[in-house]
Amino acid sequence: AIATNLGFPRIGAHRELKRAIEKFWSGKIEGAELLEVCRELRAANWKLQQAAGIEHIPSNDFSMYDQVLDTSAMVGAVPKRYQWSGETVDSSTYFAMARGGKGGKSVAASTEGVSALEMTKWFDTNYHYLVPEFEAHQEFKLSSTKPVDEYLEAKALGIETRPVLLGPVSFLLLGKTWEEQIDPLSLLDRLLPVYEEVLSQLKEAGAEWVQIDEPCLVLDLTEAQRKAFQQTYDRLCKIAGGLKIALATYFGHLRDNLKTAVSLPVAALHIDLVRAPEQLDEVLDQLPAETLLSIGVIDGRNIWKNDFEKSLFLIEKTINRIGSERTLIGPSCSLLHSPVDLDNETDLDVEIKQWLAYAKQKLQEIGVLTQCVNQGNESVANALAENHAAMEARRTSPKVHRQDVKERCASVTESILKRQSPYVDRYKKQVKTLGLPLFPTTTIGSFPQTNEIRKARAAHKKGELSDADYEEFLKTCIARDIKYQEEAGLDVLVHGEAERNDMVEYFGEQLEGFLATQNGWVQSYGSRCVKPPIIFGDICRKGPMTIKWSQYAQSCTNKLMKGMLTGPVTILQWSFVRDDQPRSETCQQIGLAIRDEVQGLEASGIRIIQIDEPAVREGLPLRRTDWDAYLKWAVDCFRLASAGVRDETQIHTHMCYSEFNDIIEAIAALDADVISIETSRSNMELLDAFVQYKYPNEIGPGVYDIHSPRVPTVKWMEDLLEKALDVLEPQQIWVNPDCGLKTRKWEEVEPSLKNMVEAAKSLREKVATAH
Ligand code: THG
Ligand code: ZN
Repeated sequence: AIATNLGFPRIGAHRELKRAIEKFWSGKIEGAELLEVCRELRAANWKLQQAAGIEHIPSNDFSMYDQVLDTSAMVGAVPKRYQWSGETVDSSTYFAMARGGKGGKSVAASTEGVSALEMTKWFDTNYHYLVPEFEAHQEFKLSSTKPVDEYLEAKALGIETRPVLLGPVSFLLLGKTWEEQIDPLSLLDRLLPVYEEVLSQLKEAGAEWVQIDEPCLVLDLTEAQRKAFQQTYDRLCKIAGGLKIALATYFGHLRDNLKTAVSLPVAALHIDLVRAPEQLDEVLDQLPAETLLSIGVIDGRNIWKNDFEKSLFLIEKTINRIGSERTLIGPSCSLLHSPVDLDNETDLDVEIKQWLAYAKQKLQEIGVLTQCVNQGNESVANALAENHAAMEARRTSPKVHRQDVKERCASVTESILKRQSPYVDRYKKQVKTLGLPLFPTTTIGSFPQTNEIRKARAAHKKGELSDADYEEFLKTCIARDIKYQEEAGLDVLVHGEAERNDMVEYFGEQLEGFLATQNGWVQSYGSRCVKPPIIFGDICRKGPMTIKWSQYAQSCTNKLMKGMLTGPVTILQWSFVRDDQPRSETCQQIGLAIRDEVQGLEASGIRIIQIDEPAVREGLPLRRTDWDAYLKWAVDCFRLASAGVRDETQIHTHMCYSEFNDIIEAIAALDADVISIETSRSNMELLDAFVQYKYPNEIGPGVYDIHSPRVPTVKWMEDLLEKALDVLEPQQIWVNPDCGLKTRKWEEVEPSLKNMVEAAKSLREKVATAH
């Protein structure tokens, strides 16, 4: 069998790429120095893979920002607004497409103020790609030599690589067309010549293999889209001649596209056996006699050590059917989605650390498994024994399994997922007891995270600032934030969340069953990374997580203080999850822990509690037929977290960067008393879903775009509120910004909130005089 990799993280073990790129953007280093850092990262990654015994080592998996953007650059899909010369795509055009005309260091004056490409999530991962944009008369032209350059760069180091390209069909399907509603696949005939040219160049440069990624093969496709795959690969395989194409599918089961995938005339097919081990038999039954099969048995999206016994079962089954020479062993998908090197985790719990593998360790696992089937068990006896012991320890560890948590989960009934009374009755009680005006004003939770706050948190973490001094410091932040809010005239206040780093990390640090890492960074988009906590065991609340702060904040004001929590689905979605039980079970455990906190807040006198769920929509499965099952448990977990309070306690939720149309029924089923949503950038268009559905509960459509440093005027926000008033009942409407104010500056926030309150007041007057 052949040890294979599909892609390696490019950020570097110490986020070297992020640092270099951000220095380049701010003018601290020149382009040449940035290129040197990139070259060193590539060389180190290739050598690492070689040392692990990987035979098919990817190249062109590196990117300065995003591999989809690289593909747009490769084929010259550069929208007109960047005023691109039409030669090779230079770095200022490239970064203008990534980040917009401002901020890029050497952006030409002509692209000043030009907007970036839209960004969206890469399938169901937490990676974001830049959406290609096509015009109806889109022309394509080879505009980058990157695939060949990086192939030759590796070759010069004595390393033979397998260049990676994003496939033409997925590239088009992932893109969008602006002015006219055209089918992106109608552009295929114009696009394929560019791919043919790239393949010819790679062949000429000496490449034996090329990896073409077509992850769209695991999505719901139309018959016409399936045909496009057939036509594309008939054509590309003809041109490729001696250059062998490995077609990579990942992130799921091929299902109704399986017949299409196996019938493509490619030299090798890669399938994801982590997400869908059950597709192996069917693929083996249908695979043409000459085709190689690449089996993804190592999870490219998580941090768990592989279970060698399970993998060897799949590998041996494959080898028995098609022979060792036709079997490639690899990760389920590119390792882009796992952190780089576990060796740099020096502070982890030693027992749990033995259960983990980051990208570098995953390469070693591929090496061991391949050696095992090629040279026999004895040749890797130690590694097999060690793996077996780690699996056994994890399966039985008391750190992982808590009987009390399992029993509590088993005892969850439908009735505790329900509030005491339906919304209409709760509404009446809340109006009476909360005493809020029409169009109540509030914010989403966080206030500006100043340098001072970040410094204090870091000093506290390092032990340079005592618990008592840190607590004192946070109290002054809370008191100051409250004073600002009272001066602005807001109705429902927040404590400002100065104590929190990230809305998931913070809860991960407080909950049993979670583990924070030092260095488990994964690329989120461009130079930005996240460090998801690891859920390793049964979850429960060690003690109050936020109550102290909310209670102190409430003691500082006579106004209503809103308690602030992150919802179970979002905590799940933004963590590395267990692979030994369904996501739904892990989510239910988080739901119960949050429920305890919600009830604790209520008991401590907090009367409004917000449970943020920005990630509900991004948790949607890739296939429509799986949506209902997911939405059912996701909604249940939110209700589990939120429904344990009295009718008089008002539950809020918040969602951002979501299209709501697809999931509006589920949003209504959350039965939050109030939902705040991001709407200002779309000019209230995102409200349509709520209007068409006749959403019955209260809504706060964001009127202040917090992604922009601009201070919105009273008139601007009044206009947006008028639009909302056209389609919603006055009693339904809350007035709030789009999202938290964490990334904004006080100078912007202060006048913006004052204006927002003015807009609400003016609307109250208008409605009062109209009656
Ligand atoms: N928290 C978590 N996951 C997320 C988001 C979040 N996933 C989806 C979305 N939001 C991703 N958005 C961002 C936005 C900013 C950053 C990362 C992801 C970011 N990261 C810092 C960086 O790379 O410099 C690192 C932050 C840190 O030091 O902790 O700016 O909100 N969990
Ligand atoms: Zn938000």
